[in-house]
Amino acid sequence: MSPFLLTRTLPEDATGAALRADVLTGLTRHPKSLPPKWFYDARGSELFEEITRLPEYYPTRAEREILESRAAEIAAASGARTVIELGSGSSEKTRHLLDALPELHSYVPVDVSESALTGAAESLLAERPGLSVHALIADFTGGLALPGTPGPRLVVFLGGTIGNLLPEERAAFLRSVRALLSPGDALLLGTDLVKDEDTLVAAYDDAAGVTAAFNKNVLSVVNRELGADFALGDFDHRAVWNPEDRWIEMRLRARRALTVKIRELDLVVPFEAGEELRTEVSAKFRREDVRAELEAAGMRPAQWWTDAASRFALSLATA
Ligand code: AVJ
Repeated sequence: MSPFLLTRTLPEDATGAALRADVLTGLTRHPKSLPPKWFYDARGSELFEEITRLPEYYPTRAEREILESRAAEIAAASGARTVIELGSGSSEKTRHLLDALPELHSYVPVDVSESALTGAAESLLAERPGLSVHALIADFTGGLALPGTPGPRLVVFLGGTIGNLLPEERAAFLRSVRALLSPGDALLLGTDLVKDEDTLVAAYDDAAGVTAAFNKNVLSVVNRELGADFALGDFDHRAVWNPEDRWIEMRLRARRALTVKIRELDLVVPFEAGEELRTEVSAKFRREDVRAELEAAGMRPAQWWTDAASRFALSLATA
């Protein structure tokens, strides 16, 4: 009997169809935009890992600090026998939490990247051979069918990735998480916090230019997958703090007037000189925002932890 199961809930061609639809919608509207999930091909995932090690990019270190210092408290508060991690990636930070849960029976990592899931499961099972790992290849924004694992369950959504969703998407997502929870279950949510503009902008516009390369990588993805002819040198990386919506926007600004052909969509996309394509929003939160959004989704905020410098927060909410 293998303790590792991998279930694909995404059809093999779902990614291609979704990319085509997102590119068609996003590049024919004004202002132009693309959803941030298309950054993460193999190269984009590598660049993101590099971002997490940049001096300017504090969220990963701040969240790891909380997980390291509070793992025992989080574990005691949840008493989880099953941990479900949405957007698990390498599962590296979650390890602290899993290690603090002696009663843990099942770990259910959910990610769109099969390679990330198998890699994470392998290294985890090397350490916890008795653990049952049931990985799901799935888009967690689309509603999940979970395996029948023992409760209490702890749903974990780290990294501040919830900030990539627009407010209405966030509300729908939190309601779908709430629907996964039974009495006694909980959600552990990572959120980046509002802070001074200079710190925020530097985190998304680093001196070494890694975030610029990450941002432009979405153009390479569209070139490769849809036969487009974006020239990456025609665009400048921009990171802008939007204080009304309390989010960072990443944009790509056309350096001159140009057109891009997207062969597989039979589409020609004109850009004016200076026109900007929004590629990501990364929302930042205040404590009262997180509380209100959890409550609006039918959850009860129970605990709140930050790193020593109050840059990032983990919230525990119960069903
Ligand atoms: C992975 C979504 C949490 O929004 O900070 C990093 C992605 N974008 N630098 C974030 C990202 C630019 C990151 N998340």
